[in-house]
Amino acid sequence: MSGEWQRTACSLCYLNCGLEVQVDGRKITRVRGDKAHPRSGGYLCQKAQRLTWYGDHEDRLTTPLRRRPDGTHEPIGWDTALTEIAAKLRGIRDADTAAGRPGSFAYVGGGGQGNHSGGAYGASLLKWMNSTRHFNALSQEKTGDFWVNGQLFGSTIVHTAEDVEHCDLLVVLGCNPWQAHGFTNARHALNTLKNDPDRRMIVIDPRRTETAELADLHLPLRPGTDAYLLGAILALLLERGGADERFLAERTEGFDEVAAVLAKVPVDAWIAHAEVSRVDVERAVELILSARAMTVRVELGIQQGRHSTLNSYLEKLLFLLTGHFGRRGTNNLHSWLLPLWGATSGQRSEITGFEYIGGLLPANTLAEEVLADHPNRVRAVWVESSNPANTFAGTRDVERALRAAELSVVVDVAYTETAALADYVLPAASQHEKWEFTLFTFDWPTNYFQLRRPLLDPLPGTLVEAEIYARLFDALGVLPPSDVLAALAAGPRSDLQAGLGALVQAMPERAAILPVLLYRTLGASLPDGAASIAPLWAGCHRAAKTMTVPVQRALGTAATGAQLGEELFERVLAGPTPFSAHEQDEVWSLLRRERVRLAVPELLDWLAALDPAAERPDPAYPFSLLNGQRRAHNANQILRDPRWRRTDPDGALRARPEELASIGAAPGDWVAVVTASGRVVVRAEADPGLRPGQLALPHGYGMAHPDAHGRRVVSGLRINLLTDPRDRDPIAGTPHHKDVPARLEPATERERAAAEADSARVRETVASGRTARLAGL
Ligand SMILES: Nc1nc2c(c(=O)[nH]1)N[C@H]1C(S)=C(S)[C@@H](COP(=O)(O)OP(=O)(O)OC[C@H]3O[C@@H](n4cnc5c(=O)[nH]c(N)nc54)[C@H](O)[C@@H]3O)O[C@H]1N2
Ligand SMILES: Nc1nc2c(c(=O)[nH]1)N[C@H]1C(S)=C(S)[C@@H](COP(=O)(O)OP(=O)(O)OC[C@H]3O[C@@H](n4cnc5c(=O)[nH]c(N)nc54)[C@H](O)[C@@H]3O)O[C@H]1N2
Ligand code: SF4
Ligand SMILES: [Mo]
Repeated sequence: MSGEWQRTACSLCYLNCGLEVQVDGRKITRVRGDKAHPRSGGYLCQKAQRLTWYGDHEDRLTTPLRRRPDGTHEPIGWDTALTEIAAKLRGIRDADTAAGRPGSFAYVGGGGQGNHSGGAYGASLLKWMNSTRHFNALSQEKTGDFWVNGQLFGSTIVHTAEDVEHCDLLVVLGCNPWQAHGFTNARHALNTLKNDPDRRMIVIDPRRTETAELADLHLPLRPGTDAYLLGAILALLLERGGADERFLAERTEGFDEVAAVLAKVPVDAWIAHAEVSRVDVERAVELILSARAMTVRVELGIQQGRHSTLNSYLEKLLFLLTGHFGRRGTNNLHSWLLPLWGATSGQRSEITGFEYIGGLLPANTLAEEVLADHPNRVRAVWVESSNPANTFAGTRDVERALRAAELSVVVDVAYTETAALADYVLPAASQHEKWEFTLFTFDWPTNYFQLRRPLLDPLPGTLVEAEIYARLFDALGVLPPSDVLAALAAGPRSDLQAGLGALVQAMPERAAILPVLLYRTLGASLPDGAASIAPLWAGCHRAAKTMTVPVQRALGTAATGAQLGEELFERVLAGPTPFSAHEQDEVWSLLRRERVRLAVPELLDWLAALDPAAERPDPAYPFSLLNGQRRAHNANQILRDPRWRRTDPDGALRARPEELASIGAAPGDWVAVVTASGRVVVRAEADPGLRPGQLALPHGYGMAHPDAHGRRVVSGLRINLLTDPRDRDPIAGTPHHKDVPARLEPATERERAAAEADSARVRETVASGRTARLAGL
């Protein structure tokens, strides 16, 4: 339908800006911001223009694949694939039951930056396999933050939001919103802030980032020292009367215990350890003391930095102790239509001892769970919407684990590095070919939801995830007969709950697959083939029940009970819509405790035990490698075709020019980056904005794609060849990717020649504007 603008959303980062696009055949030909979008109002970054490269390239999967003994893959039919996989799953499930051990099935992924419709179905399989072992991207970045939320606010589902738009002081801590976004209309919001004489910004980042360039104050701390710097800032704030006593008395408990630990912080020594100037720290404290409404924005710099979970705690103490919380312009909590992660129950892995946080085990421990010499080890690995062979720490361990598992299955749109290792690969319809939605709606006090219609028909040979799982459960003999499902689908919605209840009573294991039952009943009755989003119906009813008044306000209705749930569902089906509208003071209704519990013993002990002398860098690895930097032309592993990039096809290493010179290298040369885990060769580029001793490699590279001659070539680095999955946070198991000890060496002549040859193939492909379809896999 060329020439007609269709509404959708960008899926290249979790901001999911509203888009309008034109489509010609299977190509997205024009992209513009959706001015009517309730969140982004027309905003776009440069990446969205390249969106068509996500689903429209020669490396899409179009048939199920099965691994041959020699490691290559052969195409097979859907029925064969699902019948064989079902038999293997059944065998593993039965063996687990017979041995009386917990399910040995691992579910990896379950959603990406813009797609969550498959997650509920994958979770059904996990549950049916009697397992809880779920690993995904959140458990390598956010679980420390969730753990802290659980302690402070009473549940890991309670999650904080920032109000950048209305703050008068923005503290940007360990993130670079100019490149990575992370909050609505980031570049626009940062420029607005800079141009307003009454508003201020502090950036705490080792590098002079594009964001730091706009700041009133930049604290270029030494990588990995946030806990020290934040500890010192908090101590100074309390010393200067910065505690908001009224707020603390009204809304919190445990302040005295926190204050007692902070009073002992050796402020000067910790500031010296962070290597920032005392004058600058004083200035930061003054800015915070005089702020009317401060918002703290954080991300990977602290979450994937040293002391990750402690950092998340101190960051939250910064806004809680000073009372910059629960008001307009400060940090807040936000509502959910459906939570993206679960509540923590205290369960731990029997293999690594790590706690399940928000229902997730650390991504870093997947390989250990598979490779352990333990009766409860993982035997089946099921990957959906994730590429752990590139994105989890310790690539070689992940690869070994995938091959060691008795069964490995990948559900993806493309032939990823993980798919290349799997026993079976199942081709999914892309996000432009099915109904989709995102759950990254972290807004307050009004929160929005966007369901997206398909822009294209599914690529022939692919299936929507819901259908893949439904057919699998059919092959497993768990689905009821189709006439029974059809009768329920044809009946009134008010009978649905009782009808589903009867199906579960007839076969209790069906309790695990309620989303699949909804898909095949309610789903079949939805308009325009929207079947796969049926689980949202349950979410709408839950929201109507638990947030009645805010939902009524959002919809402008007086309906209650089931009627309100149905009205919300109809509105969600119709397009981007607010689903909850709170009054500011109602933020406290989202708390799962009477008061915020400030004193978290584990973290106060950790803070008290910090010791600069224990943190001397290893002389063999004197550099701190920011391993996974967000740049103009990376977008996780979503855009695999190298032609999407306008710049930097090699994914250059950035280093300070004098540090390149110290190994005899100049910008443009190939150099080697060496860590305790590996050695890679990469083209170097100069970045004088880096802190001395800091190197940076980009995230979102290392994907193989057919070149102009149909042979696979990898563009840029697989950066997790350099990371050690055991270099991780003691509580959450999150990796220290932003501070990997490394050294720089000249590349050998051989390394240089090999790298140059690959690079030439990538450049030729980009320049030719075409790639060839692979002859065989
Ligand atoms: N262009 C682009 N945007 C993206 C993505 C993408 O792939 N490409 N991915 C999206 C995803 S999944 C995520 S999670 C976000 C991540 O977004 P960000 O966290 O903002 O991005 P990063 O570049 O990984 O790292 C942030 C900053 O941490 C700093 N840093 C390094 N070490 C330290 C330290 O010890 N302390 C402090 N305070 N800072 C440190 C780095 O210098 C860097 O500027 O980006 C999202 N947006
Ligand atoms: N060293 C290092 N490692 C990192 C990071 C870092 O900074 N440094 N960052 C980490 C972070 S923050 C994140 S979020 C992760 C991201 O890593 P992953 O969780 O692996 O996710 P993505 O890179 O987004 O990959 C998404 C996959 O989903 C597939 N896909 C896209 N659409 C669909 C669909 O509709 N259905 C299905 N079934 N599949 C689909 C894509 O083809 C791709 O293979 O990487 C992490 N890894
Ligand atoms: S900020 Fe994120 S969601 Fe918005 S256009 Fe850029 S990549 Fe897409
Ligand atoms: Mo992420």
